[in-house]
Amino acid sequence: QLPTGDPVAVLERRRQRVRPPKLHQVLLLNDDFTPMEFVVQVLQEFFNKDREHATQIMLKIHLEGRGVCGVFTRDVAQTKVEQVLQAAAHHGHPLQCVSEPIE
Ligand code: TYC
Repeated sequence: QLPTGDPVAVLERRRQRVRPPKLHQVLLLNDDFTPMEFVVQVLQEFFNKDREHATQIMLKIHLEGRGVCGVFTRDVAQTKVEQVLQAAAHHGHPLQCVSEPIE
């Protein structure tokens, strides 16, 4: 059973119904107290980076103040932020983690 009506209008209605989800980036912020090794471990554990890439990202954050750890749908990004903040608090580190929509 084919849809009836103007095919362009049919596609336009479909586009309005189903859109790819907005993406959110998760960032770590630099501070003067969190040990470098802890940040590397966070990047490996929660963002699935290998040790070498995790070290590169950590150093970029250390030098530039902030850095992207990953890009996710909104709910996954928020869960990553909560996991990082909980791990940091558990270890007594002031590490800050935020998420923001891309664009
Ligand atoms: N600046 C910290 C130090 O010198 C290391 C660090 C890197 C902290 C990245 C937080 O998101 C961060 N020990």
